[in-house]
Amino acid sequence: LDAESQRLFFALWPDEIVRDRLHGLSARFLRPGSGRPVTPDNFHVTVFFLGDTDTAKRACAEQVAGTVSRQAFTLTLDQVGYWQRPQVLWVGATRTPEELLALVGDLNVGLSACGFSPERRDYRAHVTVARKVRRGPHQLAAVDAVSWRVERFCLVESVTESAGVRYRVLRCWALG
Ligand code: 2AM
Repeated sequence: LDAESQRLFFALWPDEIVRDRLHGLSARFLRPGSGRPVTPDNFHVTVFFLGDTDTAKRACAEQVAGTVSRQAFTLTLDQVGYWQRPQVLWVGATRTPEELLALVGDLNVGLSACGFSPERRDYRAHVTVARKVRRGPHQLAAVDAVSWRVERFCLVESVTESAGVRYRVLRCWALG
């Protein structure tokens, strides 16, 4: 890992209103002593995980992001779920907007050419709200929908500090 390397990902970054609403509804699903809640300041939806990225690959990724031409969309977050293997509790969308799938598709194609590896699994838009949850709900739970108007996507750095991980938005690109 060279000194220039950063841990990066592309994400949808919520405004304060969306963040507060997600915090409010996720709080009802967090049982004391079960897992580590994600601080609301870190709430996001990952679009593409880049991982450890050197300066040249970051430049390539930013260049790709600049060529994306997709429409803004509304992401309706309306369910809470749990994944056993990564041990995360999340808030997600029953329906993934076509525009979001198109954005992910464009990034998959462009970033592959930069040397990044796209996720092989189907894309699942979600906000992780707690980690290290050993036991979670087996069934999806419907929740009051949080309607999020998404008008940009951002390049974010994952910074490890003594207090834990913090995500820092580096740069965003507008959706039309
Ligand atoms: P998660 O929230 O479901 O854990 C920063 O780590 C973000 O990138 C997180 O939102 C995480 O998803 C996502 N991510 C996707 N693939 C990852 C990977 N292989 N390692 C770490 N994080 C990954």
